[in-house]
Amino acid sequence: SPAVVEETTQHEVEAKICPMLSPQLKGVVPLTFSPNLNLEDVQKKYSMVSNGQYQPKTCRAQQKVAILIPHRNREKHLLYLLDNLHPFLQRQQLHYAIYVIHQAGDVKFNRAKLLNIGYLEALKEENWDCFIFHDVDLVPENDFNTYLCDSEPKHLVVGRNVTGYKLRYEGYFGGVTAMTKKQFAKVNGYSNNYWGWGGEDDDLRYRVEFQKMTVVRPSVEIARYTMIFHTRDAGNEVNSQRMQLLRKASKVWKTDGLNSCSYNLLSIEHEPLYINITVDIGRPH
Ligand code: UD2
Ligand code: MN
Repeated sequence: SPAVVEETTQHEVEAKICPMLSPQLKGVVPLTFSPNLNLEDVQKKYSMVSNGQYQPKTCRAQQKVAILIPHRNREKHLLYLLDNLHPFLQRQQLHYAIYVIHQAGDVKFNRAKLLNIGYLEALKEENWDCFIFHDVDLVPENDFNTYLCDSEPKHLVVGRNVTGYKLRYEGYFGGVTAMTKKQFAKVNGYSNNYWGWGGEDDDLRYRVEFQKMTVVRPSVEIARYTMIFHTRDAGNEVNSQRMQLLRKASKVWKTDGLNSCSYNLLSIEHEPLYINITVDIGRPH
């Protein structure tokens, strides 16, 4: 009877884990940046995503992955990223959700604190295994660059179009990184004290090193990104204190991070293609 058939199928889906390398991968797929794109078009294209979340139909995903995107005033970049990232993640057969953590107001931007908030709030919804900390303007070029976590923290941006696809510097840990729930908790997340541009990514790498973890990277052929062109945003001026803060990192990491991250949650909206968390993060003191 049809009922029995359905039961069997459901059982198989639960039993079978997706392979580490999805059979749906295509390698390099041309990216699309169509200037007239709007959110409704993108929603229509990816109607299989709901409440910002998706899971493969035919197998159980290797990991449950939350993508966290810090954001303010980059709507067009967000649209381009959503348009390219959803099909990319689906080809990788991931169970994933995209969280956009939106900084309210016009106080100095604080990327790191927004990412801490994304981690804390996402875990209230679902027990995610893996977190991808993702700039809004970086679009992955090769789907063999899998958005899964490793036994060590993983840096996914080896090269970018704007820098000739070379690693910016030894130890560089910015742009897109993947850490398990446990790895990120172990380092007490990011520091909350980096306001404006720069330093917070190096601080996170220090924290990783303090815990005797090592950064791993996919190969340079695979870990390639296109960065959508932009100038420095108003409200994200270079943080002139970043070197001082970095020098204190070993002393403060234990008390500055996930365990000291205070904020005012303004709203959580489950849009079709992403979960929008709007937050008042206070101001530097
Ligand atoms: C580099 C790093 C980035 C971060 C930053 C220093 C790469 C590829 N990226 O980015 O990870 O370490 O330096 O802080 O090396 N944002 C907004 N609105 C703003 C300002 C920033 O949404 O007004 C978000 C957005 O997700 C953006 C990210 O913060 O992609 C980083 O800011 P950026 O793109 O201006 O800095 P960039 O490209 O130098
Ligand atoms: Mn950028």
